[in-house]
Amino acid sequence: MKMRKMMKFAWDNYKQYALGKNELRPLTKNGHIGNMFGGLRGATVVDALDTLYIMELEEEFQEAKKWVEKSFDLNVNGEASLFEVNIRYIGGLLAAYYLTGEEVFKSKALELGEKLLPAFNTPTGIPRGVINLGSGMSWSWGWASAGSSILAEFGTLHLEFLHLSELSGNPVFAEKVMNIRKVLNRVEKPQGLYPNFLSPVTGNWVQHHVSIGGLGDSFYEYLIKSWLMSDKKDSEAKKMYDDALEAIEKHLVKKSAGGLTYIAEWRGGILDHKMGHLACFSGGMIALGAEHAGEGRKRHYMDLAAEITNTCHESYARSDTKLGPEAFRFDTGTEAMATRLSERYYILRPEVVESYMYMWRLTHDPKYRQWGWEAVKALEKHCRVEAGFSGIRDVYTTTPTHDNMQQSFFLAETLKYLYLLFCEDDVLSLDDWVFNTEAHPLPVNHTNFKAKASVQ
Ligand code: DMJ
Repeated sequence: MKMRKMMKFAWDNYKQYALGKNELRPLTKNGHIGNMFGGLRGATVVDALDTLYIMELEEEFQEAKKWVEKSFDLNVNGEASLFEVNIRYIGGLLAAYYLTGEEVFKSKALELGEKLLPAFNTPTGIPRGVINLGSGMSWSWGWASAGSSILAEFGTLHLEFLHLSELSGNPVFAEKVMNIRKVLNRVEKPQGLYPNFLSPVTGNWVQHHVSIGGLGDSFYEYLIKSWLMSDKKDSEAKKMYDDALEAIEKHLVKKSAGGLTYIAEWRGGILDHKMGHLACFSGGMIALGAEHAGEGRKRHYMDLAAEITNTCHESYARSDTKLGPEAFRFDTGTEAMATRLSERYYILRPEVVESYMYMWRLTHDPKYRQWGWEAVKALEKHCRVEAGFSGIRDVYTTTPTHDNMQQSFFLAETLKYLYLLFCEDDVLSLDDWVFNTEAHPLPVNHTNFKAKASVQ
């Protein structure tokens, strides 16, 4: 299959030029370390493990596993994003463990999980965004207003932390995330909405900016997925999801003059008619939740999911490269296109094809496979370079310049979702697996989580 070849190409080039660094720089043919992982290395290795395994790239999976066994050093001392380490490293290791049953992945996940715990030592138990993995010191991002923590960061730990408790027998991980939920349940929500910035000291909102895209996104995703991963027993998460989605629909969902449905951002009651590429995961999420919506609501939410996915597809279709911009707007006569130079780039993000995959699995409408194939062709044409895949700086020109980055999420998510879009439904069935926000599959707790759950 085409996506398998793309994965092999992306992996082989990473291995040749950047193994042990975090990501490949495909134009300069070297590695990138970045500043999100606190001295941890091999982000692409850990992010790629399960995709290699699922695609049956056996030799490449063994290369990746060997690196984890021999070279993945957790005794590092640097500033890491709690969120990024959790979704990429913990999520990647857990998925690799559940798929293969190999102990090394489990022990690394648990060891790394322990290192994240000091971030929760705050007056409310809401973790801070940055942690030094050596000293355990933690603090808030300099750019986050008034020392606040970010909703999409502290709200995107639940799935992985429940598995860490399950596998270690140590309840501390589950306690930490259940406490986050308690704080969120207690705090008053303006119009039922969850703002993006919360103080870890007072437990109050710091700013009233609401977004289903960046800064908010995966918090909502983890509510519905917590319920699904609990085998539909965690009714508190389901209720929080249902209530949040109702408020989002009431206040943020709009239809453009040209008939495109989109989700705007909300700044203290004022709407910004902009949708980020990141927000495009919501088509898939709403479809996933629609399956279990109350009486008469299933159709409604499936329609909403299809409309949003269509809008995101339009953001691709209206560009010259057939890849979508980082953000697109619905104002001053514009529909589903970027209006600012700074928003025209595409960095190999997965969210649009992620929604195609869910929509395909839940409707079997062939247009989602067609749209996925359009994306494959565009990636091959505009993002493939001699030594890997690269993001592009402007989706509105057919001779785009490349950004020289092969993001690890391209291997973890974009290629995996595209591959699954063309697989049978029983490959990582949505009945048995939930995907974390980095597309790492975690098993549904039908009885108890078992390692080496079958991929079928
Ligand atoms: C990924 O790391 C995850 O999907 C995250 O939820 C959002 N950003 C990137 C991909 O765009």
